[in-house]
Amino acid sequence: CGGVLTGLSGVISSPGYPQEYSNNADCSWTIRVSNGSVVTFVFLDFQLENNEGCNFDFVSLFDGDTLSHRHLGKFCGAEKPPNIITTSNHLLVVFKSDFNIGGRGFKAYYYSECQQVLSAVSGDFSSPHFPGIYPNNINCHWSISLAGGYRINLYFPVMDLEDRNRLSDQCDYDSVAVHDGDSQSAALLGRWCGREQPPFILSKGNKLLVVLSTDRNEAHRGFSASYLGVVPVNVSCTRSEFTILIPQQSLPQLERESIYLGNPSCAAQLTSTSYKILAQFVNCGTASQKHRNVTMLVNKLYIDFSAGTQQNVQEYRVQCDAQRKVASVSIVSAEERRLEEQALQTHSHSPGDEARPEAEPHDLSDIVFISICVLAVILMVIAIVWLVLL
Ligand SMILES: [Ca+2]
Ligand SMILES: [Ca+2]
Repeated sequence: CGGVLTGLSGVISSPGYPQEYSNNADCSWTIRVSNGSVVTFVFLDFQLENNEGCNFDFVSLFDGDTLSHRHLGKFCGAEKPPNIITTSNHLLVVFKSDFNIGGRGFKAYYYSECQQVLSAVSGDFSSPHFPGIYPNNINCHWSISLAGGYRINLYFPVMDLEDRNRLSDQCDYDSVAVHDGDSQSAALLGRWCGREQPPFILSKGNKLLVVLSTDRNEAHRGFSASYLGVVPVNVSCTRSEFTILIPQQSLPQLERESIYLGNPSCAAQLTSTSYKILAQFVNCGTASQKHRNVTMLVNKLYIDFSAGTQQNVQEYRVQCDAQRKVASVSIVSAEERRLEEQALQTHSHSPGDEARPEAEPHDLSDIVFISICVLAVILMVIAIVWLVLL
């Protein structure tokens, strides 16, 4: 039993768990995560022989990789111990039992604050302690890994790191790097520092790796990031309708009603391999827009991933050049949607709002217009007075 664990996260348990552990067990696990990050250790289940002082059977934890490091606690009995967080990047877990009387044992997992695998279809993450100051000397990995066929759209709403090295003009001190795959040997899509705003990033495949590296001094707020999994959507069109196909294995958990074009009455049908929408332009609210004498037919495809109370609806812009019968599709990013919603909010005066809207400052153009009116009136009065006096 025991061993060295270096993964992003992991599970350990007493020998034979959930069967009774053996007598005279002596196990040690050393958990090591990347420099500068810490280990969080969480007990899921715990039942050991009980005695005061825990001298017979026990689990003992140390803030380092040897028994001489700071002791974090010694536990026995049936009460689940609290979560343990180290201050170093090592945790030593020791489990011992004596010659008789056992129990179910324990099961626990660990993770590192700054090494994360993200597999949800969309999500957010940020540098450690964000929006507080990030730690020095860290090397954090966020690995986004989605089902085959997906691509990943990544955006950084906030980026605030130590500036470039002025001599080399490189991000030598602190940086965020994005790789187009699951390791640092995959193509580098960019490396940013300071307050540089990275562009929207779209991966080639279904994996992206984000790496934050910081040096030994000067730290800032760090970054926040949002990503969206881009579903493989195939769109084609004729002069009168769209055909949309999505491989079924890309969306295994969805009802066909969760996928629709324009409005829920244009929901997908389920064929043997795909979700399919065959939508006449006239039936599904497709709008026509003119771009440089080319008529484009435009609509939005909705894919509703919402589960329970978690709202998550993706939007895709689908377009058709009906004359050439060429269609295209692109995801509407979280940032674009936020801007759209903002625009909607400023244009609509929602009467249902309970909070009374604060007095809005006048638009600058209003002030200019009123000033011109006032000036015109004054000039007119002067002119009239002058005419009268003459
Ligand atoms: Ca015992
Ligand atoms: Ca730094």
